[in-house]
Amino acid sequence: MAQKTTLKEFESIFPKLEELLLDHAKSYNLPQKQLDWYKQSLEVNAVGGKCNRGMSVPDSVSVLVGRPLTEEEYFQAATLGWMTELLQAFFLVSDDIMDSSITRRGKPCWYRQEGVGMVAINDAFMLEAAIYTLLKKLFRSHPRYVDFLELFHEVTFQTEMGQLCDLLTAPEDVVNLDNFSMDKYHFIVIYKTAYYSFYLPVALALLQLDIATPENLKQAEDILIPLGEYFQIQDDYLDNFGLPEHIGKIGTDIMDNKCSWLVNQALAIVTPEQRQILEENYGRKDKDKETVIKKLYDDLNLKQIYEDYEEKRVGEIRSLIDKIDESKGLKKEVFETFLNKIYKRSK
Ligand code: GPP
Ligand code: MG
Ligand code: MG
Ligand code: MG
Repeated sequence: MAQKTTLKEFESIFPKLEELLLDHAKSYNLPQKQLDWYKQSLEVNAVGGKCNRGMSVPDSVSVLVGRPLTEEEYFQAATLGWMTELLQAFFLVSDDIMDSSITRRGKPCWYRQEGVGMVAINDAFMLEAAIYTLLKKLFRSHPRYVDFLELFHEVTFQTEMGQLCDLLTAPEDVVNLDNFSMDKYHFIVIYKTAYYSFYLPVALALLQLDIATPENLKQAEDILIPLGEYFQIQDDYLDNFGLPEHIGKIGTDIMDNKCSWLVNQALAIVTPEQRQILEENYGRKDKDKETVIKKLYDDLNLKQIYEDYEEKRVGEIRSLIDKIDESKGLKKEVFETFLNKIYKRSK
């Protein structure tokens, strides 16, 4: 029987990894002040989230071997999980600057914290570099070392392509609703979210066990990408309908002119008068205009449309999971666990 990791257990691995990262910086005689800064950036940005992505590495490894992990196996899997969290930290620190966000995990975004500002850009780079420091220190002799490296590089590039599309589809103060479409939406979210959040942890688990093959990686991708798309649709829904005290952040999609799932749904059903309201109020850095859009979303019943969509989409994902051929080394439970963690989430 597989065993699920707890946040406490997963977090207990972090200090050891932090020590390795600080040792690495010390080996270059990085001065104390900068060492303290790096430590602070690691602790604020990599720790303190839900760690769903990170914890899904040990969870998936345990399901794949069908038993609780040994201490050594758990350490490896949790380390790969923490690398996923470091990648996420690198993305979030940068994304919050690009999206002009205010809060993250219930606190001011890192770039808005006392004395940080644009140093946050360099901190983001250092969070990314930490992945490769740990990989080298701990996986240099793993038979799939090169695959780990290539996977992190590829998934990073995929996410950056998604972010590029997200940003270029949302120019500041140039609102053109004709720019949005569900096709563009699909591309943006698959690349900016699904690969790093869903495909990466499972691919890492398969590599750790050295059972990854082109076939089972493709099989995993075929389910994890739709699952990741569903996850980002939830994120877009929560950006407007979620409670900041639940989601730990204040929504910015309307003011940021984002090609969000909600605006695409709205565009599909608006009357010409309502479209006019969208034209005049969407994507402006103006709280009152944002309120007008929020009211329009309520009038259009987008909450109900989302809830119906969620049921339909989850049904489709469940049937994809049902069809998995377990003879290739994968197990349905890997995906069921993922789906159960996010179904009807409110944070
Ligand atoms: C989530 O988008 C996507 C990311 C955090 C990937 C960022 C990628 C980079 C290459 C920096 P989002 O802006 O909707 O997330 P949130 O709502 O959490 O700000
Ligand atoms: Mg953002
Ligand atoms: Mg963003
Ligand atoms: Mg969002």
